[in-house]
Amino acid sequence: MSNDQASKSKASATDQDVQLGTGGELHQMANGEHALLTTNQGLPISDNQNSLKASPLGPTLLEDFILREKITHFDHERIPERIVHARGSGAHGYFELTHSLEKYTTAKILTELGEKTPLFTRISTVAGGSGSVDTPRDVRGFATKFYTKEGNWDLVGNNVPVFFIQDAIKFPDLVHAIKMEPDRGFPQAATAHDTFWDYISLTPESMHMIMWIMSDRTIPRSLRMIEGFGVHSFRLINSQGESTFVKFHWRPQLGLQSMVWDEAVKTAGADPDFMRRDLFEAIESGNFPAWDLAVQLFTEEEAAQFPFDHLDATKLIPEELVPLRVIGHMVLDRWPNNFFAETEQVAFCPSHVVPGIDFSNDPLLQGRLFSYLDTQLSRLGSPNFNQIPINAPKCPFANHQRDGHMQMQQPVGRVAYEPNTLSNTSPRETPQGFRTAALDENGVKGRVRPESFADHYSQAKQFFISQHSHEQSHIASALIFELSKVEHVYIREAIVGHLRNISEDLASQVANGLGLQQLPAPYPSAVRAQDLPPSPALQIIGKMKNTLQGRAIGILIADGSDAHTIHAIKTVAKKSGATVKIVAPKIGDATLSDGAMLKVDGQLAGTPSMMFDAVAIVLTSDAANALLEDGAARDFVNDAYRHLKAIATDVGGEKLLNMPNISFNVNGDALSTVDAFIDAAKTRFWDREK
Ligand code: HDE
Repeated sequence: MSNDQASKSKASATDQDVQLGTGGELHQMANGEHALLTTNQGLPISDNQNSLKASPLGPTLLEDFILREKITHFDHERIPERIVHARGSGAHGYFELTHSLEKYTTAKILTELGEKTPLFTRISTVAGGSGSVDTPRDVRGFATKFYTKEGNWDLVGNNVPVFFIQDAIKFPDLVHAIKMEPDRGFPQAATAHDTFWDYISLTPESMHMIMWIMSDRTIPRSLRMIEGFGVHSFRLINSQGESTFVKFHWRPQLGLQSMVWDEAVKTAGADPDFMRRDLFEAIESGNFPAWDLAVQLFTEEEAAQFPFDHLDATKLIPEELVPLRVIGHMVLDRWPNNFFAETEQVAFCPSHVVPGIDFSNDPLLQGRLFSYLDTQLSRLGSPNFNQIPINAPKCPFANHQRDGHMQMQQPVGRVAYEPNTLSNTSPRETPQGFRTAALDENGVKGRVRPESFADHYSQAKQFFISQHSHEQSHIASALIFELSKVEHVYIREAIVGHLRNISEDLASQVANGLGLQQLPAPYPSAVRAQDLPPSPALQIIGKMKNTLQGRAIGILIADGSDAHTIHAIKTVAKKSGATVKIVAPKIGDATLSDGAMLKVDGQLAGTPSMMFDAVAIVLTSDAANALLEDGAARDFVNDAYRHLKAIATDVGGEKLLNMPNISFNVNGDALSTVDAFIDAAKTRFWDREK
């Protein structure tokens, strides 16, 4: 490309049109003015459709270096996927501090009010491969890279505040047990199989986590509606060198919201990318998801009074014990330009901290400090992965690390060491740099588990009794589902034995659901479980926001549907913050009662009611009669009902509710006025589950 061409393309290019070549020059022209297609060496290509052949019907020649370069590059397009958290969706955004933590830390990101720190957040499932579905029952990873003025800070958490195990040495076994079984290569993205429950049955410390993962937390409605937790205690260090423990929490401004299990299963088939699409569409339409960042702060002395050890990652600190303080918020406002370059190549490491933030002795965290840098070396293939734009700090960074695969920098000068006398400008250490908290560590060296980590059931009990009764029955159903997939009866029994230490009622329900003739003996416990008070903050139902913000309403229509009703629903729904999509038997435009045409967003068979938080059915009697015979229409209504969603109908639409052979009667719930419907759409009809 000539300089002239390049500067022209720079002037008129949009983000989509422009791609930076490795040398930094623009390789694609904007808006109709195509760039030259070249090899990676910049050689213009005259024919990208035909390889070089000895004759028109002859063999392809090895000489075809253009074919070889293209195919070779293609052959190497994939990098190893993450061993866990392979499937994820990410977005750019910013963090804005609203309350300074100056008393506790020197970290500028936590002390400079109003400062907007750019960031990248990736939310993931844990067990499935990168091509797996978005809605399995699974923990969601919640990782944020803050590009602070003092270097990158990675807060690499989950949407559940506790973890399966207490010590990093157990992690490879746990992950091998969760992942698909090695001889058969299934199940994908599922814990409902023998190896997982076998391992869990022998790992009582997992029981608190099991309560969380069997709860609705692991089948969220949207990535925009999950909480995030740093899980471990970290330390904040202030200018006097004093340290305070901290736990980090992300709170979604849209509130928590989950699916019901059948909905999650069916969504996986209807739209395997449901969560990624939801996040993408929200950001592209300007409905930027946001989370408050809150902290729990406590001293060593306060921690000593807790009825558990905060260094044990299978424990949480109830909000009732240490209240949350909101200190700022994160907004995700920009989808990446390129999925691979950013979401796939982003490399999080809990060891990436900034001055003023330090680690605790949580043995799980300590192991993580090693693992992430190590895994990036094989995943990204080089110790220079920090130079990939998504990973590079946005503040200046310099040191004497040199060379290695894929080195992109060209350091100048003869000095590559420190200290030195030969350069006045080479990087030097500074007293403002990162300092580790000065701590007195003593004790007997050994492979030990502290006694304070021995209580595995108290917080599991506390979680269970804190749930709403509907949530409790979801936990029971989830356990029955999962354990029913386990072939070995003694493993099912062992888990019920653990459940007896949590709730006899839960254990009986699960035993009954599994057809066990008698209750197995309780699993022997090293310490007696405590009766901790319920913590209502652990519920989802209790914390759901009475809002339609960020939710979606589907209106099933057909030709002739009443224009007035449709417009009324659209207007009120949109005013309440919901998006509205029109579903019809045919894609294209539908002709409404007033003769106007309305664009259809989704064809009925491909747009089931799982895609929506509530549905309205607005049909003429004739259209309804025709749809009575349509399986997709029947499922649309059936599923909306079974998934506890508000259903509004007009007189025609009501016919679908009264379909023959439908085993329920929804008339009681059918909402006839638009306002009542929009109000009901904010919640779910839990009582239908009875
Ligand atoms: Fe991870 N974890 N983990 N993990 N983890 C990884 O790093 C590991 C743990 C979490 O979107 C890996 O880059 C060990 C807890 C998230 O890219 C790997 C232990 C929590 C992500 C790894 C844990 C997490 C990862 C795989 C036990 C919540 C995805 C690929 C000691 C606080 C980040 C990679 C992203 C990813 C190791 C336990 C969160 C192998 C050894 C606890 C969100 O390094």
